[in-house]
Amino acid sequence: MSDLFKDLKNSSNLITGHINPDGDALGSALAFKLILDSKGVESDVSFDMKGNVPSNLNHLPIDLILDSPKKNYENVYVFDCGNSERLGDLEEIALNSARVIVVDHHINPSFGDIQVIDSNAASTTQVLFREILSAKIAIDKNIANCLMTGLITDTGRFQYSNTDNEVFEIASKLMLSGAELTSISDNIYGSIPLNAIKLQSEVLNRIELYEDEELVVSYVLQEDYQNYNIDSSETDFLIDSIRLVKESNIALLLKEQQDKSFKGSLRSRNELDVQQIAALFGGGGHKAASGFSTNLSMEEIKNKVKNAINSQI
Ligand SMILES: [Mn+2]
Repeated sequence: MSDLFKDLKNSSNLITGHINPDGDALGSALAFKLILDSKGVESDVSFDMKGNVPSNLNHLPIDLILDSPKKNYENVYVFDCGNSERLGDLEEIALNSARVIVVDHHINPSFGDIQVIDSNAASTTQVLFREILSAKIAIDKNIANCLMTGLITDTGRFQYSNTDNEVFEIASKLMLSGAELTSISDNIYGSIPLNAIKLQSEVLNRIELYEDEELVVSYVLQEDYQNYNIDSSETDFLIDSIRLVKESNIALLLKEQQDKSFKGSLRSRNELDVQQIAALFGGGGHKAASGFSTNLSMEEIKNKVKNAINSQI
């Protein structure tokens, strides 16, 4: 165990995580913030958020997040981010700080003066929970809800292959601390705006299956957000619908960005390693779930992914 909680300084602390934070980045960062608050240690929380926090994560204490952080911090705590570039606008603040502490579960984080990492952990909230346990810090319902959110989202509701007995042990302890599993799950997975459901039917209609590669691909264009009057932040769930296709082992969802580049989300069902495929585009993540950004065309992206799959199988 590390000294994450032994060496807290009441100097200036920033808590952050990857750009467009997901349930794990927000859950771990906000849990840490709540713990520092309970210890009377001052800190700011901020992320580079290109859009809004998705409404399916608004059960988290997102009002604690500052829109604009200060220019300088002595300590920067980074959650769920293996690469400083993925901090977006906050990268400079982190790199100019005296000390960067990275708490993460990505493979080989490339930065951080102190690293609290386990690439085998299912979520960053799991890594953080071990620290909380070893430091004997009491957690209340709000902290438990933050930690549970990261655990639920990064394990796909306790279904992905990263779900092991420790995940359930932690979930069990979080329930004892008051975590509201049902209402959190309902907000994350059971509360999709009607317009986003309608967009989903279009995205499902667009699915192409490449039988040789056991790959399914679909896409979302910028014009879809206008046509369906929906914020792009409300469409993170679409990849989970595409990966349901029985005939596929790998799912790829391409989302056109405002600058016409594409963001790709990859999911794999079996032993195939989509992290390696994402890395071909300069992206990363985990074996079963990864992402990337690219200026290539949709056709070029599909061909590159198909070639990568063919070389793995
Ligand atoms: Mn994560």
